Amino acid sequence: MTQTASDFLVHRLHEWGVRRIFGYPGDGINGVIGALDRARDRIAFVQARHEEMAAFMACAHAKFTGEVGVCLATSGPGAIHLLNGLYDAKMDHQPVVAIVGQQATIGLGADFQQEVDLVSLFKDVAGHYVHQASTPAQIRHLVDRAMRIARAERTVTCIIIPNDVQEMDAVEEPPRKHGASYTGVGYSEPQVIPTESDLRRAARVLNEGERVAMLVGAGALYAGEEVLEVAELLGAGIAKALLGKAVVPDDIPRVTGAIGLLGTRPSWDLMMECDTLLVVGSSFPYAEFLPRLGQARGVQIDIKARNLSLRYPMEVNLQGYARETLQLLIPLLKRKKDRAWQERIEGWTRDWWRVLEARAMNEAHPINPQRVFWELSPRLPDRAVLTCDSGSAANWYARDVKIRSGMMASLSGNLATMGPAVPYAIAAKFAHPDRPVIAMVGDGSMQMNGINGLITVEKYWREWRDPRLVFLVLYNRDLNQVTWEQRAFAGDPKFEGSQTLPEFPFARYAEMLGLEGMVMQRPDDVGPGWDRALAAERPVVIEAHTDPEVPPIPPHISFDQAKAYWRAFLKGDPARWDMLRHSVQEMADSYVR
Ligand SMILES: Cc1ncc(C[n+]2csc(CCOP(=O)(O)OP(=O)(O)O)c2C)c(N)n1
Ligand SMILES: [Mg+2]
Repeated sequence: MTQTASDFLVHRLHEWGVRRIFGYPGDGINGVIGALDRARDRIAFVQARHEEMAAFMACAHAKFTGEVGVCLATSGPGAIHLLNGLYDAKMDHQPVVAIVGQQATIGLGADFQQEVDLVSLFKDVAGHYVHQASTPAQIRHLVDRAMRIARAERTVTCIIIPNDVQEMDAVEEPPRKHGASYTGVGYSEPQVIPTESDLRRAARVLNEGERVAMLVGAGALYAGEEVLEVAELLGAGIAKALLGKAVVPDDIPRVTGAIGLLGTRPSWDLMMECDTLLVVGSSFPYAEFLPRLGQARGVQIDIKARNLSLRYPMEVNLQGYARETLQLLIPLLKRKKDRAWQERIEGWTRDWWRVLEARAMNEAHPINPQRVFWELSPRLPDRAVLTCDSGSAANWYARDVKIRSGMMASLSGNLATMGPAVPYAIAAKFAHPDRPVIAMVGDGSMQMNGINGLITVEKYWREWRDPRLVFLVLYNRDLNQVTWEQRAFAGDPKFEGSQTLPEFPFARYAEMLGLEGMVMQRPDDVGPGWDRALAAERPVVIEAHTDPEVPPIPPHISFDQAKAYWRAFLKGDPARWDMLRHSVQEMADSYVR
């Protein structure tokens, strides 16, 4: 049988190592869908419920494997649906290739049904490489270039194929004539390291510092051991950006945990009191959480030059991979004899964990959300993969969940979109079917797309060797994170019309799908509930009835924010008495130390 251009596309993707494609069909992409059916023993097609979910899954596949994630959608509406997930990948620097269909070439330019100018549509999100095929001879170089550029530039690329081109005979080798290109398969990562003189300059700054703070992000994910070794030599504390949660475990006394609005008090103290800052693989955006200008000398390591000296002017900027660069730096560092700074950091951190425990155990109506996360930590199975959504869950995930070595964790860091936790968890299960996966999601995000993702879970979970997959839903009937932002930043009371969510029986819905549903209604349900969910024989949805009036207080509250908060209070926030009670209690807990 003659191969079509689509068969060749699929074959070429397979040669690049692609083994799974997340997508949704439509007549604009049927040629490729047919080819995927013919190649089903070589590449698996995962059917999402919505193209955005397919793009989130491709992004998560990249995050949890380091490979290129591939998603597929039809022309027009399908292509448009991909966008949010693709931006998530682009902004978190993940390699993702989007393959999208287009109307037949004969109709293009005729305002045909579902004809959208896809090159323009994807020009921003896939700006590094987006091209539309007009003849089968292009397929070879379109695939080779989209894959290589996505991987090398850690970004999103896009191939658009009109449906008539998809069905034409394959041209595996372009004709030998002027204008043709003959591309090849394969990419291997180079070793990128700074020059020796820059490494020496960096070591001098770090050796001269007396109070060194480290900030690590996603770029340091494969350099955990080196980060710890540097911190040990320098007596430094380690704060983590959200995407860097899994870089180092939280049970190490010098790890101060998350930084930023969702961060911890010891990370704040570390940054405010250091005299030297070493940033590794992070472009953490909130500069007000970094040292004040002039306070600290800085060294930064990043693979992308565009991230260097981005939020803080560094004395030494090192372009290179975190692991290799730190390995070269380590022999140049002198072990600090004076450990007073390290002891201060460890003291702050020890006190902070006590504050968090006290906050988690505060009474709330009916359940304090912090307690749900606090009680998860000691129960986390080895090698667990954690995903989290945007919402109040991200606060408790960042602060209360004690990650250990060997685990993975991610969320939408830079786009901070709602909706990724469920599709990320599904992609994690496909990539690592032997690992337990836990997704932490708000009820708003579940209503937005998560409940649809559960249908996908029901479709596929029997394929996964280890059935443990838990969706924790914070059922607070509120778009809580934003409700608090309205109070703290805008000084507005909660607007019930925009913030309150309709009821939805998440646990019963899970049961209806054939999954396990569980309701946590009282504080005493939390511990036993986790035990049961983590031992279940099928995926579990936990509907945790949590109190929306527990404030996700930033590690320091500025005077302006406090003023705005009390203005909301005085303007008659419908929940003001609960807010007052919890705030007083939380502040009291801060003085436990
Ligand atoms: C797609 C998208 N829409 C809106 C927002 C703004 N936003 C951020 S968090 C949030 C509330 C999330 O509510 P929910 O999922 O119920 O979590 P909660 O904060 O209540 O725990 C909203 C609306 C966003 N980040 N992404
Ligand atoms: Mg909510």
